[in-house]
Amino acid sequence: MTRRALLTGITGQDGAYLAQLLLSKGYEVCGVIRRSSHRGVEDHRLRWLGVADKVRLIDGDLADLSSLLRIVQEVEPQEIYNLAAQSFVASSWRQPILTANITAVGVANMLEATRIAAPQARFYQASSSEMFGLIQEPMQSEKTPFYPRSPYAVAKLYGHWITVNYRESFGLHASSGILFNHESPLRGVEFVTRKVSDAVARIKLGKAKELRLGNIDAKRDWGHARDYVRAMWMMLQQETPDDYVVATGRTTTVRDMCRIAFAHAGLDMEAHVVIDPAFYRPAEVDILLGDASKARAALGWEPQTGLEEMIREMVDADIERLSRAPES
Ligand code: NDP
Ligand code: GDR
Repeated sequence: MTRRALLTGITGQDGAYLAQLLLSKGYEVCGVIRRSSHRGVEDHRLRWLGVADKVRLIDGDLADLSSLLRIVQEVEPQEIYNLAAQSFVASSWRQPILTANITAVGVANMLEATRIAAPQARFYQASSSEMFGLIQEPMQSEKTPFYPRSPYAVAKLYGHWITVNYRESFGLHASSGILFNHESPLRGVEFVTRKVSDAVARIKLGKAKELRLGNIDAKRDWGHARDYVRAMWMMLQQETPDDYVVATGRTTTVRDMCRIAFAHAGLDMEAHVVIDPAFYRPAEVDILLGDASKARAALGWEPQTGLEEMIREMVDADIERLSRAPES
């Protein structure tokens, strides 16, 4: 029997890679898509991966429980991946209520739709290393206490605990992946790795001179989105639902990540990077470093792409894109 998966956030970075992975495993893939006045561009990531015409997209919104109920009833999925969110930390200070409505309450909406319309389905919640925030332990594992430092992280914490609560209250097969930063050529251009790879490509092609950044001393544990969506799928193949940290176990400053990108294009970072206080955050997460030993032992998960290789892939993809479509 063909397995059916329902993804929220299918038009985002992880949604696109997860759709590709599930299709390669023979799944029927359905995705929730928001109504937009400029139809035709929102599935660009699915098109980039060559899977746009292989998935079924259904109109809905995480803020609208009635649409989610209708979709879950119609699709009858065996697996549900809740990836949709207002996912940009910096925006969450400017839009805290929207962030709470989507990134927090949206999870409860999705869990309710699942509990009512597909209680046997396995459920994945996209939790985040941002929940650790103000760091309490040098390496963060499933046992590390949380201390969120942004409206985004506070909302994610609600999403995380409501998922645990639905598992414990209603017996849902609901798992939460506490994923550390993961990137790719499909990363939104507002996030720092892609902002850097895009700027490096523009500078290389003579279309820009400088790159304005905020706190380049911040440290992140960066992996590749392709590896991380595999961990999501692995979690839902377990008999028992659980929570897992997914990370590489290596932390790097924004400065050093940047240096890798400029060096790959044969450019001198110091000549182009300008520090701009506009990109500093009201409260910062200074360092993240994940301990994924549980995922390694229980799921057999291992990251396959290192930071250098990933950043090089992102810079090459941006150079290629900008050379092909000069105005984009
Ligand atoms: P993206 O920002 O690339 O994608 C977010 C997705 O959510 C998009 O498809 C977007 O749709 C959708 N969305 C936003 N608001 C709504 C809404 N109201 N109703 C329905 N859909 C909506 O995020 P990523 O792919 O990077 O991340 C996936 C998930 O994992 C997110 O929940 C994120 O917070 C979380 N996460 C990400 C990490 C990372 O490093 N990438 C690490 C840890 C957690 P549209 O295209 O219409 O905007
Ligand atoms: P993050 O990712 O906030 O960790 O959240 P982001 O790439 O935005 O920031 C990483 C670090 O870089 C510093 N930084 C800058 N960031 C951006 N975006 N732009 C800049 O110009 C800049 N200069 C310095 C930031 O201050 C920060 O310390 C991501 C998202 O995908 C979340 O959804 C996810 O939950 C977490 O990763 C894990």
